[in-house]
Amino acid sequence: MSKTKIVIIGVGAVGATTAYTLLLRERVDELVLIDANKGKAKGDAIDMNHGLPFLGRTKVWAGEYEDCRDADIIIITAGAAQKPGETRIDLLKRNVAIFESIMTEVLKYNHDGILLIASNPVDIMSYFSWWKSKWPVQRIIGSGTLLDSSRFRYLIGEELGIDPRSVHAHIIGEHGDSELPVWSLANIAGTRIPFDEETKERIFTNTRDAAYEIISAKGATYYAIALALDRICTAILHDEGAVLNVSTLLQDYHGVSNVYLGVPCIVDSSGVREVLKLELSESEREQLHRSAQKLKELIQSVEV
Ligand code: 6V0
Repeated sequence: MSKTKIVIIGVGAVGATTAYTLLLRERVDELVLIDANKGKAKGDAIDMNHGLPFLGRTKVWAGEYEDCRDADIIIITAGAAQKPGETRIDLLKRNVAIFESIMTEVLKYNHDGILLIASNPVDIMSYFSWWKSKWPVQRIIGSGTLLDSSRFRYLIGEELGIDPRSVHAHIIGEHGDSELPVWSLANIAGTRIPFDEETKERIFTNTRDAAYEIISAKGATYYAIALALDRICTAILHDEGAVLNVSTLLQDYHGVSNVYLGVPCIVDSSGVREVLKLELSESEREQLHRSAQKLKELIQSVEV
């Protein structure tokens, strides 16, 4: 059997936690860490290797872009932090420049892997990566609203005292302020979720603003996103056909086209095998259009 390999580019809070999650779950044979800060990648690799006697078979090392050559999945979690006084658009432009250099290197060595993007704004970065790579769209996946949907399911489950794994509910659209909850289809074993409007509003607001709350409490969010990325990798590596709310290029999705957004997708070894069209209510459709419009304006602002 051929070896499985994942490369993580950007070994900060999210990248390192994702690496550790993949290691604990023994997802792959080989795990490569790449960061502009080579000392950080090297230190993390040594630290993780010292835990291998307690684990299994994964080989971990701090690598170079050549290591992308035979990678099954390349996860990009590199990013610049916002400088004081910097606008979101300026930050976006800096992140696009970082991605430009990363993608140039990756594309020299890998032609048939799957790119999994987590850096923010994730829908724009995924769109840029697809545009830059010219790879089939199914092989460039953004983490999208998988984390947001997980937060949403957790909060609904907490409110009802029900295991979040038994809650079926979706956040779609932008991973960010214009995302929307699909209350019209949210259910538990096919039964409607019995919330009044006030409870719905509170749960959605807490979902949407969760990252702000965590960042103001401890500076960054990384555990849940690491588990979400592990989930996507597992669906790919095990050819699962799992339905996950990842970001992909939409074409005539309720009239939305040419923009990456988070929606339920069937994920298997080919990447995004199929996009599932939810039966949205009229107001959900309008919100999705607003989310798409916002992202299109952002894409234009960086002249992609
Ligand atoms: P961090 O801890 O600052 O790590 C970023 C890492 O990227 C650092 O180690 C940098 O050295 C590295 N880096 C910067 N430029 C390059 C480059 N050119 N090549 C290689 N490495 C580089 O940030 P953190 O890990 O907290 O967040 C990373 C990104 O993930 C940010 O864009 C976050 O906004 C985003 N997140 C996305 C989430 C999602 O749901 N998609 C969730 C949480 C964070």
